[in-house]
Amino acid sequence: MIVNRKVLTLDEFTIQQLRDFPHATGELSNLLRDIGLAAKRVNVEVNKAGLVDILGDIGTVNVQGEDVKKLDVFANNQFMGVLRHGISCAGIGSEELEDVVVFDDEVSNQSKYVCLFDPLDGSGNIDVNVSIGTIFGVYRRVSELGKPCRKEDFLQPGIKQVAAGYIIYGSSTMMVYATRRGVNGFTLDPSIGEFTLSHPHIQCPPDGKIYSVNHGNFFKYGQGVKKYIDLCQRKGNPEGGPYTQRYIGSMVADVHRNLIKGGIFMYPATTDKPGGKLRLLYECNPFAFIVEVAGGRATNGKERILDIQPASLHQRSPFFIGSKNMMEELETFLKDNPNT
Ligand code: AHM
Ligand code: MG
Repeated sequence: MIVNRKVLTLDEFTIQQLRDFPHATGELSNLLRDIGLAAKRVNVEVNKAGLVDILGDIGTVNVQGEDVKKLDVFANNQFMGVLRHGISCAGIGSEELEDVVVFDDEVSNQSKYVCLFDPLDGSGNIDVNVSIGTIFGVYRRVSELGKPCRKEDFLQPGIKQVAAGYIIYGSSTMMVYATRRGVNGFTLDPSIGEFTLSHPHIQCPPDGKIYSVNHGNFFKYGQGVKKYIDLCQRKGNPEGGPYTQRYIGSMVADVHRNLIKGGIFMYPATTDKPGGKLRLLYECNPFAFIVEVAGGRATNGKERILDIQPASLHQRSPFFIGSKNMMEELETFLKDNPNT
């Protein structure tokens, strides 16, 4: 068999990155590889979802008051499990758990990092075979090493992330992650069971032709958003004609597409959800980090997402993210209409 040595696996890539930093401990690389391992396990279950009886509500509601699907629980346990048993994470926060989990053992207390994740985003789409995803953000602890991590380690502004990423369980399964050095995408090669570098150095095109928003909520949006949507329908892209509207209802899939092709994704405040729907720590911050590193922008309509000091673990935020020039245009509408 001819082995294509130009194709790097996730492990090879993270190790290669370490070579540029001879003093690096490799802890972050370990953590990313742990996440990759959990993602592979979740992927196996997601692919079987239509075959086995793991669909449907587990019969409880999560801390957000929403139905919990069995795969959400499975994914949550996988990510928590690998990080707990690994050597690179002091504790986790999850959209599925009311409070943070402090690992508090001798090895974990020496770990520099904590991780926040949404184990299975877009879970309403599981039953209908639409792409879903996992989202994660990694922070360096602010609490003292050698002791259990603390709540304040998790309540840091998104700009403090050292890495963030997502896994998309789609037509193929991909893991995309960003550090300050860049954004890289790895596609799972089922023949060898490894994530392999398929999208090196992802850059978000500064312009795009796609806008993604739940149009059903149109009359619940503020004036600025309504006017911007109106512009998307009229003004059109540089080649003429309106922008294309695409909305899957799985943010991982919607933002992934816009990251690669160029576009804008919006989940604004609505009259019934004035704080928005998406969670700042688990959903907005990781994507804001990834898209900014790739050259795009992300705001809550008033300020940069990454600058927001979180007050609580599960707080929500309006969310606007995407291509730089489209975002700047949107921001002029939001500025002129402060009640966005
Ligand atoms: P979830 O965390 O409960 O899965 O909800 C988040 C999802 C996002 O992936 C998606 O963008 C949004 O909810 C869709 O919401 P809506 O159906 O209100 O448009
Ligand atoms: Mg979610």
